[in-house]
Amino acid sequence: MRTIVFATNNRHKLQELRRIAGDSWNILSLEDIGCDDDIPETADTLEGNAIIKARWVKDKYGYDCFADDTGLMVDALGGAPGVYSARYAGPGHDSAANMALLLKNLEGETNRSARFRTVIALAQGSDIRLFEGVVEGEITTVPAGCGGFGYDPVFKPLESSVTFAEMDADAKNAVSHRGRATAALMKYLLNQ
Ligand code: ITT
Repeated sequence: MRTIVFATNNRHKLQELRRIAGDSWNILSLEDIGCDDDIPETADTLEGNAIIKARWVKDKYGYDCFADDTGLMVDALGGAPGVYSARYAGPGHDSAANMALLLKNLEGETNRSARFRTVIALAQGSDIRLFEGVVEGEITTVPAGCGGFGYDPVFKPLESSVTFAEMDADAKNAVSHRGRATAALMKYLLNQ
């Protein structure tokens, strides 16, 4: 089995990715390669941050690597929290606080349309290749469900009657931003 690193500190993402990749690739985490660097996410685009993370691992540790960056874009908030989704309520990656602030900022708002967008950067040799996945949906008025992670309890994909957090992992992966970006990545990797 071929090996590749997924440059993430988010164990939920790693689980999702391993499930999607099945037996086709051995996906190592940052912990697996002994990397506990605080990789900077200083770009102002999803593409920029994904590239920084993937290149960091390739250049410093020598492994082929992919990294993703995801943002939740809410139309009524002019696309916020967008690239700043992880720290919407301030530093610290607290999903409950991020969701609470999002619901507060949308109080009384009837236009609840939003989308998740994931960009994956793949660093192989000196090449960088980008893959993308988007899912359209809306922000609910109250959180529902306890599956998934991040903003899942307040995001209901179009044509679904439940939030991502109310779906099982396979159902979410089948329509999600990351599922779609990963499908594109896997299609590319499996053709190599
Ligand atoms: P990395 O180590 O991979 O950077 P992260 O948790 O910082 O992990 P991102 O920067 O990609 O992840 O995500 C930005 C924010 O969006 C963060 O608050 C996540 O919880 C949230 N998010 C990402 N993917 C999500 C998903 O599938 N469902 C709900 N929220 C998600």
